[in-house]
Amino acid sequence: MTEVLSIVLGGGKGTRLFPLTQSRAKPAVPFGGKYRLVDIPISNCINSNLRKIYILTQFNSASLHMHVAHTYNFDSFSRGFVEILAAEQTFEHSGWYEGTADAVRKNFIHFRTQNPSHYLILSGDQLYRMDLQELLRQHKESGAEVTIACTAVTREDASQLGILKANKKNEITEFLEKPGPVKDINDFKIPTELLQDRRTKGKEYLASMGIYVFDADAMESSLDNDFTDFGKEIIPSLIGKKKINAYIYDGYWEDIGTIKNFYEANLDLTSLTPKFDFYDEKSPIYTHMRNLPPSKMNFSNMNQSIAAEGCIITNASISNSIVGIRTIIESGASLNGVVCMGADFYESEEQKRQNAEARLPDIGIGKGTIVKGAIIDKNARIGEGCRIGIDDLNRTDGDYGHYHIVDGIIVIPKNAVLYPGTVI
Ligand code: ADQ
Ligand code: ADP
Repeated sequence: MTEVLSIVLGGGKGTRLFPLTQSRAKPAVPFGGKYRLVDIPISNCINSNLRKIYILTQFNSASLHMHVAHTYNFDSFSRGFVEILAAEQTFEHSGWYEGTADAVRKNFIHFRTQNPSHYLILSGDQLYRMDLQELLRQHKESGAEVTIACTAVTREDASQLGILKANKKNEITEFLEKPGPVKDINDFKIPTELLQDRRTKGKEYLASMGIYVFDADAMESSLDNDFTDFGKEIIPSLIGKKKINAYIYDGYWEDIGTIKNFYEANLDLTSLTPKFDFYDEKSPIYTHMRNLPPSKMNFSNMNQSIAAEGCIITNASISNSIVGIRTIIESGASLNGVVCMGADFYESEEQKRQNAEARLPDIGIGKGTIVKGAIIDKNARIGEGCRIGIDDLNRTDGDYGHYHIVDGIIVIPKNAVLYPGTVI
């Protein structure tokens, strides 16, 4: 009998998405106005009828716990679950997961009780929609012990990914983790007979998507060592030793684990024909049902933008932006190319009165504030008349106290306060 355990790798120390991961685990980072990153792999599992899901994370932040506990409740007859396994100190282990393979190994004790036949390893920071049953079907039919989902990429993308060579029978014969931009990898180019039209558009290499299927006993034997990472160590060590195959995926797939990719993937959702479709009824992306009221726009101009539920937008001009749940935007504000995550709660009139006394801006975007090209995390208080990303201040990446610049993008952290007139 097939018993698949799906394991979502929820992130290491969270450095690449910092400061969005300053106060929350990576899977809990808000995405697309109302979702969180972890909704993508979990929804892919649920839509593929895989309902035994573990999320491995370095720490179990309140927002991740609340989100998963409030969102993914299967009925008691389904035997399905979504469980967070946070790194913990035990007699045998030190605190952190030292890598992706280490994270799986440290949780074998939990997994074995389910008596799995297969492990499906998924990344927690990718945007894609995949029928995972197709992947499992190929895995089982081919008789492989390990199957790696992979996709065609350009030379530029190949430098930051695991690239591989496969023969006509999809057997992987070589694997190279993150070759970098200068190494000669011509030898890895996809042979024309293997992938007819996939070489078009400059996509000449096959890259691992970091999505793996392992037979359960192959997983046990592959991890019976001190290796800490799948991409760096485990997968290369299996070539020639285990029957390891490629599953080739043709759809849209994007790693959104860096600030730049995260920002661009968010903004792409506002384009006329986004690369990822959140409006697909057959395989929806699930998230926390919040019972929020609809968004309200007063005398505003919104163009190619997405407003999630519960926003109040007044006399504002908004283009190419994501306006997250419960965002309050005051009169005369202007947003362009902004990913605004919204707020966790509404402030009461009493709280607003106290804010005024303390000269603290209310949560939201204040009157006459102009923001261009920025990520604004939840519960930020942006005062009146701020200018963000408008003036060419020519600042380099770094931590500037009440904001950060990462990959050239301004990031206003969660709960930040920008006093009226702030210029960034
Ligand atoms: P990366 O994504 O760079 O490459 P890695 O940093 O190991 O590899 O992350 C894989 C996933 O595991 C991510 O979702 C990450 O957040 C998570 N993760 C990292 N460390 C973790 C830890 N200690 N505990 C729990 N989760 C952790 C990998 C492969 C490449 C492949 C790309 C595709 O190594 O071969 O091409 O994925 O994106
Ligand atoms: P989501 O971001 O998924 O919509 P919730 O709406 O459940 O999450 O709320 C997010 C978090 O904000 C919860 O942890 C909730 O307890 C917290 N929260 C709610 N009201 C307040 C408040 N007045 N002050 C501070 N935190 C609050």
